[in-house]
Amino acid sequence: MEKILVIGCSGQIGSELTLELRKIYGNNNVIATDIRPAPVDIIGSGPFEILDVLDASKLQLILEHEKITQIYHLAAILSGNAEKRPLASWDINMRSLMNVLELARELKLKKIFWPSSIAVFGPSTPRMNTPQYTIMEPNTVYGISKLAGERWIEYYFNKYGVDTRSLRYPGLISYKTEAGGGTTDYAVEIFYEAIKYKKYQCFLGPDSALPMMFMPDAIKATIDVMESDASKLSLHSSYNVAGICFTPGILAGEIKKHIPEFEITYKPDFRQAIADSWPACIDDSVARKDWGLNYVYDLAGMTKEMLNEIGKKLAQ
Ligand code: NAD
Ligand code: AKB
Repeated sequence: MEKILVIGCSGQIGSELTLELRKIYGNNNVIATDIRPAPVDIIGSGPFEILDVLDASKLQLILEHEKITQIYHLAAILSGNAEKRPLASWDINMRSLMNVLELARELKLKKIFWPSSIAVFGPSTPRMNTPQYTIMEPNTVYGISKLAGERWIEYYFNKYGVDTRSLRYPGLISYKTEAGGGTTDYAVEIFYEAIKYKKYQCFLGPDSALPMMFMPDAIKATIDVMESDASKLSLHSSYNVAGICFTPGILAGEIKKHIPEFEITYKPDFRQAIADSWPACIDDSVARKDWGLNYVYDLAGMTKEMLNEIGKKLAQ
């Protein structure tokens, strides 16, 4: 029987992934943890504990006491916030991963999921259709920590046999929980502002193309790669996941189809340089071939569902 630990359950991904994992493995078999309180539906549906993942002793206690077999380690400081506190963010992003990997090795856990990001690429990477294997010279603290993390998870797989699995998520778009301080957050904020005020001032310029993905597709991809037969995985660093590629201008145009009065203006800030250093769209053919990555949502489908769901939420 699988017993799963989610670290970072209160964040944008964790708040949805935890509930999905509980549907599959049973409520009591998915232990949710975060350094801050969790949403009510997580606390109400199964076990939740406050955990600072930098506290390796407490992490070990939970792993042993709960007889955990798999970890989804989601806690991290994202790109925008990490640039404001580089050393503290490096410490959180790296030390948390090393705590998880070391305990996975010692306790012989079955599988570890740790997300990487399109932030592993940098200004010298080809921006269009970025290949799985290419030049990687990230110039943000977050991107450097993700690239180092990819190297470490592969090292633990090769050297110690820890079954590490990972996706290079694009920017994730969701309506349940706010985005956590990244460069792609505009693509979530825009929906709230469009519904509330019919206008949005974007912190990226109109033509900043970035890969993005709607949360249901991201959750499915995460569970699919974790449930894949190990023999199918040709790599244990991290898989490119492309999602949908668009610019703020294109997204604004899609929103205008539903809210014709909507107006977008642009005031790029420090996150513009980060966006400029990331791919516009990436090639995920290796993930498609190895374990059958696929998506349901395109830009139109995602936009419609975001407006509907956020509209309902704001009306309550
Ligand atoms: P988030 O910021 O929304 O959530 C992270 C959670 O980790 C938060 O609830 C936070 O309280 C928790 N946390 C922070 N420090 C902690 C600590 N010391 N101990 C325990 N918990 C701690 O982030 P997210 O968007 O849910 O991202 C989850 C993971 O996915 C991260 O590794 C992130 O880098 C990666 N990722 C996210 C995106 C995206 O667009 N959301 C894209 C690429 C990669
Ligand atoms: C961020 O913008 O930092 C994240 C990511 C793409 O990793 N959304």
